[in-house]
Amino acid sequence: MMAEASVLMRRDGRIGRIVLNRPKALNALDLEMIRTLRGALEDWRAEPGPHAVVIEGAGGRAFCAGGDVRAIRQHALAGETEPIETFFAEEYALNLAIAEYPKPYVALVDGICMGGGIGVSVHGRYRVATEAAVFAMPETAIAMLPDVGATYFLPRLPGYLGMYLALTGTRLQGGDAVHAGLATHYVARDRLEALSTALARDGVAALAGFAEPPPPFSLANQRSAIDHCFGAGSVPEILARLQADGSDWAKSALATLREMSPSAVLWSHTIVTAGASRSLAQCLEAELALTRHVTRHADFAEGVRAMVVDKDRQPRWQPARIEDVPPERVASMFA
Ligand code: QUE
Repeated sequence: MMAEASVLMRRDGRIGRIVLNRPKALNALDLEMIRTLRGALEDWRAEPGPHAVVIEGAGGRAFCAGGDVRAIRQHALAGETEPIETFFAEEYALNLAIAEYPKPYVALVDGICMGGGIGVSVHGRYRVATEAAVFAMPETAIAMLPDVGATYFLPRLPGYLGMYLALTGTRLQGGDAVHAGLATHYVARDRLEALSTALARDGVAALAGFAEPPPPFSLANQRSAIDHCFGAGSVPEILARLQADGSDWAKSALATLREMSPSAVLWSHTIVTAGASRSLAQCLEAELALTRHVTRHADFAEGVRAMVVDKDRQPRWQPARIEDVPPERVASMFA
């Protein structure tokens, strides 16, 4: 029996349709999927038929949970740098191709959309989120970095919301993702299939007939504290401001930051800050350069082990505390 394709694509009325089809892995992207996606976009770019591309996830639980970090970890442990370089270079090239795609690109996000999933949605022109959508950049939990162009789009979210999301990995529900600017339209889950059908029939004009106002932003009351604390300019100062704030929100953010890889919090802060004054292409290039260092750091293999492989959620970070990470060690990763 032939294995079912991990990416399904077909012409459907006025659109080209792509389905991420690895539901057991929550549609996480492997290299083959990245290459198939890139090929579909290239095929439909010049074809006069498809007026837009619509991408969704199979299985009902996830749009796309991320990238194939298990495989990256295996290569890292084996000291194999070339396949790691190839994976990230092709993933980031796909992210840029989506951002520059000449036709409307519509992501229907229902369920988990994290890391690499954000990379194949947020750069497109339209991102539809349902009430079941969950957006996050959780990489500090596995000692990676906010990549897939996150160092471009996070500093461009309102205030310092993007820095907060990058360092803590906070999850945003669909409505909140619209308020933050990660999503463009809020559509009820039970209307998503009808929207998908209407997109094939009417093109992206169908979006207007399905979008609803999102519920109020759940972080509205925290916005000024987020900007004050996460705009502090350095990680030690962020920690000091959260400590001084003392609210339940600040205590929770502080506790979350203390669980993440201390080194990853520091390098993520540095690269997200720098992204504010870079183009998307420059951001992706800087992210690729940093992946070379990060995937060699002991915390990366340990983080993926604890969160994805063994799932004990008890990583042993080295160093274990932000205060014990030598600043020059982080600085050398950007040299
Ligand atoms: C933090 C992350 C990721 C994660 C878990 C975290 C991540 C990622 C995956 C993931 C999910 C499902 C899979 C898979 C990987 O989990 O980036 O292979 O099937 O890709 O706590 O950053």
